[in-house]
Amino acid sequence: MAIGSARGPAARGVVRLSGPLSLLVVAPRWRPLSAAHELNSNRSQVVQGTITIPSLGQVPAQLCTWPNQRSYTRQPTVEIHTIGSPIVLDAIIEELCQAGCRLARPGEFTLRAFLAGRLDLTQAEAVLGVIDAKDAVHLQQSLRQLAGGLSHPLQEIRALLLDLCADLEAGLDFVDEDISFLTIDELKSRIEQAEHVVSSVLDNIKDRSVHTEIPIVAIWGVPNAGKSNLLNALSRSSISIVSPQAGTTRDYVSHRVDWHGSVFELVDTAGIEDVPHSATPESLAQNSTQELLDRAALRLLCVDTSRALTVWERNQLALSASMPDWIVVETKCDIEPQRVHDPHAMRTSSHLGAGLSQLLGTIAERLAEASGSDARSASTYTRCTNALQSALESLQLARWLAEHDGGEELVASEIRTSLAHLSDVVGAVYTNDLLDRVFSRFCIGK
Ligand SMILES: Nc1nc2c(ncn2[C@@H]2O[C@H](COP(=O)(O)OP(=O)(O)OP(=O)(O)O)[C@@H](O)[C@H]2O)c(=O)[nH]1
Ligand SMILES: [Mg+2]
Repeated sequence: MAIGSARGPAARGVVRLSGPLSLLVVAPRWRPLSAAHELNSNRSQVVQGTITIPSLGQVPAQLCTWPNQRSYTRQPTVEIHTIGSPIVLDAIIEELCQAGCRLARPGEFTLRAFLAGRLDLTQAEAVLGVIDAKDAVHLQQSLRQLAGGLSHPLQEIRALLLDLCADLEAGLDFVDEDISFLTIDELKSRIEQAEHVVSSVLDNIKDRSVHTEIPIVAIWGVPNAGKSNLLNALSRSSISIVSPQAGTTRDYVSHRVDWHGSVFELVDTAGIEDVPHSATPESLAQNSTQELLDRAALRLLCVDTSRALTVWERNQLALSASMPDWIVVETKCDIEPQRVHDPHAMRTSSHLGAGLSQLLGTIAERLAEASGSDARSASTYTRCTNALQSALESLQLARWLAEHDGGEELVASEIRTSLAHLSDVVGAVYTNDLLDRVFSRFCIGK
């Protein structure tokens, strides 16, 4: 059992239970809205009613139930959808713990789905990828992987190699009678076919590789917001031109910063303004700013505390709370009178050097968080490419042995080694060690 929704207040919260007794635990606490919402242990249902929690009373809830094999974990499963208040959700968890439920370990639902054969290992990791997706590209990759992007071609090669192994081994039983089930040419061409599929799967997953380039932190805002001065102050340089004239920075200027080991490229951009779509230097500067923002790992949205907000700034500030890769920076905090545009913003004065270490510390923290999820997708990538590469090498060796009269026994042995490597990719043969490595990376409730 675990809370399956995001932490913190929300319109809806979910408590998920999986196990043979899950329906029996919930049933005594369920009061259906009407007879039509009674629980039925024979079919999947979505029903309305209330859950009785002694410390809270009757809590309105919707139950989604899977009494059989059809759930994610392939075990009877119940989801209690209710008010997304942490107090309500914690009270439900406490009540269910007293009724004998146990809190799920990280990734336990997905581990059960894997052990029940609903997912293969690459798909389990794809669940993690979907949870961690930082942008649309990551999300698409993970969804493709979840839909079986890797496992289908791999199953195809496994079937091909298992057939080949069976034919070779059948031949080995009749070796004294000199009966062969395969000609050398056929053997070679079937190994080549498998090699070809493994190489193309390897090529396909190369685009999953994670960029190990130095992350870009883009300084962004309207003209005159103090962006260039912030770049100079944060990088202790005078690389960017600072001037009272709006629109000074046209092209971007960058400086590599190393803040206690966190290395990033700090880039100053042209101030955002509405310019017509033509090839003027201003519009070209706007295009290159947009391109750079798209590539940036973090954006520092600069707003000037010494003057009122523009419409554009107001709109961006409204969006900023839901943007995990933005940091709002209020600049020029030495100028009186000061305004507070965003109570959660980091406040700086480039002239006085105020707030700069705090801002650099926050940048380093955010980049470390982002690279945590990169490292996770990198480990899926490394695990799959290593196993596929080894499988390919065994096939190449098997073909070489076939071509050089190495004996069918040795060829079969190399093919079996290749099969074992392929099984590692999808987790058909798994070790506790591997499972621990994959599932410990999940959060609780997934
Ligand atoms: N008092 C004070 N003035 C600042 C501070 N930061 C920038 N300024 C002044 O604000 C004006 C604009 O600063 P820039 O850093 O050039 O602004 P920008 O956002 O790069 O402007 P564009 O390149 O035109 O988009 C200059 O006159 C700076 O001296 C600050 O921390 N305190
Ligand atoms: Mg500038």
